Amino acid sequence: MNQTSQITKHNNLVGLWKRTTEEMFQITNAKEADVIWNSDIGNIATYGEFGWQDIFKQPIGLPLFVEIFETGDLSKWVIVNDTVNKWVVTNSEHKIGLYSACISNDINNIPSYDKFVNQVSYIYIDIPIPSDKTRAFLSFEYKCVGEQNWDFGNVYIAPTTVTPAPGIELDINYLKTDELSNVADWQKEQIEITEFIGDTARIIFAWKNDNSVGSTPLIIDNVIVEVI
Ligand SMILES: [Ca+2]
Ligand SMILES: [Ca+2]
Repeated sequence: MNQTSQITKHNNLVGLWKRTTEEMFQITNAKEADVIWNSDIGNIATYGEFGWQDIFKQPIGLPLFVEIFETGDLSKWVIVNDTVNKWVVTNSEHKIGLYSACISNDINNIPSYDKFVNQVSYIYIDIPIPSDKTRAFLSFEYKCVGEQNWDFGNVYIAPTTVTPAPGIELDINYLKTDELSNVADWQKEQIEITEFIGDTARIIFAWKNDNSVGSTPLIIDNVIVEVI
């Protein structure tokens, strides 16, 4: 479904309900006591002690960055690929739309990797987090079977002084996820990055594999940075 509808205003709240990115919506000028109203489904959020909350009590914020890879490329990202197993955009897998990003060693960008050569590849992007916010979150959806303990994805959040290099693992002090492996169906991860409010968060997706056996590599979609 590709429908966008205007949310009715209350206390000068302006928002758009965007079904193209599931339950994500944009809000500007939100104030306490505002209620978001969508003509299709009624009240969907209120502003309370912990910020915007939807009917399932999940924090929902103002999206600073949304990447669903529907441009068909990685033009927003800095790409730091190793020699064989590389970050690409694929149209053979998706959570939203037609495309996702994945690791591939294939001419047609099918999620796959050479399992007999050690590799570490990255994509990263710098997101400034405004100083007037209370909390900040990174969320994304992924699949990765890989090989437990040996072939897996990772997410690092680091200052912009930290620059990934191909084939070299980053300092674990910046590691924000458990190993992403053994996940055959799409799963959502959310990471709080409130410590970067007033600063710039370098968001780094990493892939690592060793030189023996494995399964399908990391695939990601629906990468969102939001603040409340
Ligand atoms: Ca997509
Ligand atoms: Ca392996």
